[in-house]
Amino acid sequence: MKKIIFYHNDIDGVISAAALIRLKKFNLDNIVLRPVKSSERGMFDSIVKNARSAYDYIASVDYAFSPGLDFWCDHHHSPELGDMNISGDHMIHDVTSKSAASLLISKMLREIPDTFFKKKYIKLLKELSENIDMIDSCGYDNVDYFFESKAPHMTIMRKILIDSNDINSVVEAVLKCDFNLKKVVKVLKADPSYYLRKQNENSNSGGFLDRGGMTVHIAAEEKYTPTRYTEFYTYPDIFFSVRVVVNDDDETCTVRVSKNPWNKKSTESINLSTIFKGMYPLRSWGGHRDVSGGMITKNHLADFLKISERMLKSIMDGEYDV
Ligand SMILES: [Mn+2]
Repeated sequence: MKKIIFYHNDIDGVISAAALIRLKKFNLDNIVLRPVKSSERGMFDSIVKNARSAYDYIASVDYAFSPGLDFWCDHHHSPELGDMNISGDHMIHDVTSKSAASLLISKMLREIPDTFFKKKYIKLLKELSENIDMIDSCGYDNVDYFFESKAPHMTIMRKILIDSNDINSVVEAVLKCDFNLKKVVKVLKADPSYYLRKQNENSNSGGFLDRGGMTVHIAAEEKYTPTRYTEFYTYPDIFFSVRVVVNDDDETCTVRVSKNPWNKKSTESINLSTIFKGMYPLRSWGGHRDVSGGMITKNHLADFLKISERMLKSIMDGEYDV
């Protein structure tokens, strides 16, 4: 029987999937790699249940927990298990880790055989782990790095976003190149300039950027949504952004308010999830201190933008304690 690995469809998920395959010494021929989107979280239990009839081993990395899993590794808060710290053969969960990849790589580091190449390989894995931590926690020194760096990990991250249908080939290349991303770039013929250009073309939809007072509003259908952080690249002095995606039903919108990670000093004490919890006209709300999101009806969009801008301004002015 075959094995299936569900992995989050970003660079952390890709490296985590490759690390699991290497750790368990799985043969790629017997493995189905299945990238999963964040939006599939609500359906994950039934996806896993359905997989049971076709696979004798089911893993989920950098993604949700489900009772039917044979292996699970994640660093996100789990609605089922909370923030419990688990470190076992079948389960690894640590919400203090910046990425799932670094949890699995540290397991790899403990198991490296003592060979002539050991030192060099340890250095390579440690650097990779730091880079994935940096990307997954948005730890870029400045926003320019995100938009301008041609470093291998940034090129691979962009390739995953842009050629999203071709993501399994990245996992395979990572294994083939033994986790050396410089080699992965070569093997995949991933031209750094091409992906940089694509990313910047995608961001360059200035018409969607509407600068409020302290916020920038971005409203679009999903396929037209500018690249992550575009608002902070264009307006480095703003404190918050409000992203609005009109849903397929054309009646509701998903909204997400986030702090500018590079201009966060004066917003540090603000907890976005408590501010917006239950606020009109939100129908649902979730998230954490720095990024929070929810759902509204499309005809409430103008209201929502006005109210959230006013609310954030009062808090910044010290009129409310949060
Ligand atoms: Mn992750």
